[in-house]
Amino acid sequence: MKIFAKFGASALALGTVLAAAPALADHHETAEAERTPEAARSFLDESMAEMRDLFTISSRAAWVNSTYLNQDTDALNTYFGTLVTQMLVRLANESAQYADVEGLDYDTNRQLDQLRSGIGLPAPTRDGAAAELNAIATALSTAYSTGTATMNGETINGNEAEARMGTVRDPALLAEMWTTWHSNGAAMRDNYSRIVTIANEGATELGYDNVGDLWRSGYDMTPDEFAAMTERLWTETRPLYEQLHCYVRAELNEEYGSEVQPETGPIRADLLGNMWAQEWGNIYDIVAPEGAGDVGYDLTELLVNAEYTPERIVRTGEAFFSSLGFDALPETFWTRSQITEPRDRNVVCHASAWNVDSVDDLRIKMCTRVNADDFTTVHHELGHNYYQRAYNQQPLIYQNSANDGFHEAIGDMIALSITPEYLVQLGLLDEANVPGADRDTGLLLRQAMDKVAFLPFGLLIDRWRWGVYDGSITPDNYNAAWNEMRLNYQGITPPVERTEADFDPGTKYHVPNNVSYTRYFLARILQFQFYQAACEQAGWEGPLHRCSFYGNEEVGARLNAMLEMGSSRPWPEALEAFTGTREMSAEPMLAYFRPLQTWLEEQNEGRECGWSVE
Ligand code: X8Z
Ligand code: ZN
Repeated sequence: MKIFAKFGASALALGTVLAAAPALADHHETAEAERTPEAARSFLDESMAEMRDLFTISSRAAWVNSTYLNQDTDALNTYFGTLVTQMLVRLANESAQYADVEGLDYDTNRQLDQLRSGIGLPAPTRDGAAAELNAIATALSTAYSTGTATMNGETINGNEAEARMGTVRDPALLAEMWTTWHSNGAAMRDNYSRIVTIANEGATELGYDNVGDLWRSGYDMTPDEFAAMTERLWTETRPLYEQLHCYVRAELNEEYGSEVQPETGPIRADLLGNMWAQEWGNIYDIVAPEGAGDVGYDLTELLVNAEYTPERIVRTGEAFFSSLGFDALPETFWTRSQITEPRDRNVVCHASAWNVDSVDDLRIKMCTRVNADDFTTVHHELGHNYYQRAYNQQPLIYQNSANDGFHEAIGDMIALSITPEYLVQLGLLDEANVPGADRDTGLLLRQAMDKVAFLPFGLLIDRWRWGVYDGSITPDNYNAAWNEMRLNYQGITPPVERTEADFDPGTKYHVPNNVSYTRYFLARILQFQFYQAACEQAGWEGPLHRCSFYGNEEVGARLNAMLEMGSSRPWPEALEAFTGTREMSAEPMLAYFRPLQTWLEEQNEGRECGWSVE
């Protein structure tokens, strides 16, 4: 099942509306009668057996669909997606009936809880709702994965447009790609609002206020406490973001002139090297300061010059995990994964990591290109696979990360170890070209362009959806609210005017695919906590950003101890197992970037930082 769905309920299916919802035998009607701890236990055990079977076959359908998009695989995926939705809704409703049984042991209680909140996109139980939900989810997913853009009038697919946003520097072409890609959203609007209605109905039946409330309830704390925690983490990191924004805006102004990028106000969204302005590392060359900013190498160039292939990048990622003492990936990983984009058919290019049989049928699905972004993304995806394998001994309901941010943070933590010294070990960089301490500002700025720039984006996607799901954002102001948040949080502005005829949220993968996004915000913070802890365990004493724990088996053993817990314990315990602390904290991230923050503040002296939200 795909890692980023709560219990595989991502409803990624594509295809046509099923004439009727598939019928499914209900194994549990009799068990409901006796509400005893024993009955609760056998309900869970039977449920997990049923889930395992359906997840495996539905994952196979989803896999074939994602790697071979056509009307037939769409229909298959919709069919199995519907069955999964029906099963999970039924089990969630039944598990609620055992919730107040007296004398439940810890695990029974926790598993009931996780079963109740474990569906990402619930349907109500009324006839036809699950089928309609899956059919629409499918249509949205298709619309996203077959979306196109143009450059110089030439039609290109989404994956190509995504890559070119990182390399093209002509503002007119950037605006063209941005605008044509974003025009894919308009046709999604009605389907999206229908999904919101149906899934909210499903969430209410399960006892939640709405889907946002359901999403916020998966964190071993109340939904309000969770929202407050994300707010605290953003408040702590926001000053660093504002300094980065201020500096980058000035550099873009210098590069393009005030006509293209004014000196004050928001940054034009298409100038930042990424279709969604979520990570800015691709325009490092534009913002690199004289001298200190010349880090002496560019990872994309190193990979291209060394004639790396996509497969070699994946092998390199695997080797990092092996160096920590993790077993090699199974042979089937190499025969079953989709590592590059097929030439002859449509696929879902957005990267994902799978464990199809919930045992060891690990795979990645990527349209890998030989560049720095995908080098990192490969490590990110492999982090999911090693997590999936580490917890595969747990009961199925616990075969998940401590919270969804943990799943997203593991590979990223590994990728923070891709230091110049590590690149020397790989033979990609000559020893003589390792940047000295006088280049630290450049190294940190390069990292901040990806890591710090992401924070407000990581937060706003779900803040928008929380608003949509709780009704404070309505279909008639979907796009205005989205772009207001883009302005408020990120301080960016679209290159062309937007109206309610557009639906810009639909042009970011996770919205039409209903994948919650706060996970990535949490992961941005957590990965620095993990990384700092790993570096301490490795006895590292230098500046944090120069640490690579490559080859350290002690770190690997401690990491594995956290991973193999799955979701069996509240996340603060898992965090404590690896880092010694129970709190999510921005401090390690801030410590990593502290020298840069000081430097940015100096650079920005006399500048009018920030932007007006009027
Ligand atoms: O979606 C992803 C992964 C798959 S879980 C490639 N990421 C987010 C995104 O691309 O928007 C990783 C970073 C943020
Ligand atoms: Zn991921």
